[in-house]
Order: sequence, then C-alpha cells, then structure tokens
Amino acid sequence: MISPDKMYPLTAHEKQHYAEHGYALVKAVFSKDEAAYFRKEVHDIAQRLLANQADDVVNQGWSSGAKVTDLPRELLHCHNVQFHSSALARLLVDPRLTDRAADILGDNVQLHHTKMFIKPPEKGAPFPMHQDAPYFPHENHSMIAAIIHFDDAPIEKGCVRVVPGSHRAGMREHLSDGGHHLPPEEFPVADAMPCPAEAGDVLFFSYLTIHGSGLNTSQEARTTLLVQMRDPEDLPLVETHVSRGQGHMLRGVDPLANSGPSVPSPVRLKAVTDRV
Ligand SMILES: O=C(O)CCC(=O)C(=O)O
Repeated sequence: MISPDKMYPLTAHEKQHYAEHGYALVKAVFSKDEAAYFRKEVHDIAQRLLANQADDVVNQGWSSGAKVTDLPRELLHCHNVQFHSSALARLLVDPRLTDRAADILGDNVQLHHTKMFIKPPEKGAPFPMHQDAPYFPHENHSMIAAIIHFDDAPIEKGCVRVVPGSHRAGMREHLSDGGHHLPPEEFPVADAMPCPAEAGDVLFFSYLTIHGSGLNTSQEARTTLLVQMRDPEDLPLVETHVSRGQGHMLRGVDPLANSGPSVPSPVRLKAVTDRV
C-alpha cells in the first residue's frame, strides 16, 4: 500500500547512535531473498557493461586504493544504476529505506546519486579513509549515504569502516591525489571501526563521517549499492558531481522545485555495428 505515513522509522537507539557516532547499521532492512535478487541485478549490470566494453566498469578502485595496499586490487562499479534496472529504481523509493533516511535528514528525501560496487574475491579494492563531503559540499551538511548490502560483508570481505563521532568535527582538509582522502598514516583503515554486515542490512552515515574499507581477501564477492541522499533545501556549494537522476524525489516533496524545462536526458544512439 502506498501511504504518506512513516512506517519504517529508526528505533530510538538507532537514532541516538547515529546522532552520537555519525552512523547506524540497521539490520535486516531487506530480506535475504530480496538481497539475493538485487545482488543478481547488480552482477548482471556488471556483466552487460563488460560485454559492452563500457569504460571504467572494472578498475583498480581508482588510484587511491594504492594508499591502502600494494596487493593486486580490483573493483567493478557503476553509477546511476536505476537507469539500468527497474528493480533498483524501485529499491530507491522503498519506504524501508526512505523512511529511515527521513528520520536522519528530514521528511523530504532527495537523491544525489547511486553507485554499485562489486569487490571481487581475493583482490576487492579497498578505500582509504575519507569524508564524502569534499566531493560534493553542501550548505547544511544534510547529505547521508546508505550502503545497502546485497551479500554478507564480514571483515575479511573488506567491510566498511568508520571513525565514530568524526562527523561532529566538520569537514576536514583532504589530500586529493587519486580522489579525496585523509593522510593514510594518520588515518589507517585498520584502526577504524569495522561495520561487518549481512545481506539485507543498511549502513547509514553522514557525509562528514570518516569512512573507508579494506581489501576483500575472502573467496566471495562483496556487493553493495550506495545511495547518497540529501534534504532538497540543502543546496550544493559548488556545481560538482552532477549525475543523471540527481534531484529525483525519493520521499516527500521538493519545496524549492521550479516549473522550468526539464533537463534533457542523454541522447541514446544505437551503436553502428557490423550487423548490416
Ligand atoms: O563500499 C566501500 O567499501 C566504501 C565506499 C566509499 O567509501 C565511498 O564510495 O565513498
């Protein structure tokens, strides 16, 4: 049933934990069966992109992964997954996700961007510790990430790690060689608090919370979808990190929306192949 009511709030403990530590791991937001379904959708996207030889689907986790390890590393990723799969589009407006997001950032929840990550077995690329804020700074710092886990992410799979309470100290100076990151010797990934999760769990955290992740050394892939969301009245300080689907309302309304022409979506031209 579609309803304006908030049906899936955070618990009082989760809210208090988020306020104090800048993150909350919410267990079993989605069922194991749903997680398996979404996992397949994500892996299918990766396979289609690889078959299409799409740019940058598979990389080394950008050059910043080298700040964490010298070992071989690989990451499959894709932004804007809701344009690839209707299952993932539906997931973005699911009240089990958006009601909880609303408990953190306010009743109106607007999409900033999505990105899927598959950290392959044995060499799944790590992320050095960083805040997301330097990538897309906003006036009121309402921005949050929700990392939806589609398979289990124990420590050995390179689960996300956080520095609890770090959101309270505001935006920090970052190094920007190979993506924004904090000095690895000052903020080693191994010293951060691991957030091991199971398929169906969602990790919410502020874009000011320092986070990163280790190498996946296990025999299984780690599959996640990151959904970055904001209060639509919280405006960006710089025009950067603009993506397809940005501004889509996931819950509530956009009080600042105007009636101007919509931004045209990219033209899709059929590739000329040798099928003539
Ligand atoms: O999924 C991960 O391992 C970390 C991702 C991350 O830190 C980011 O995308 O900002």
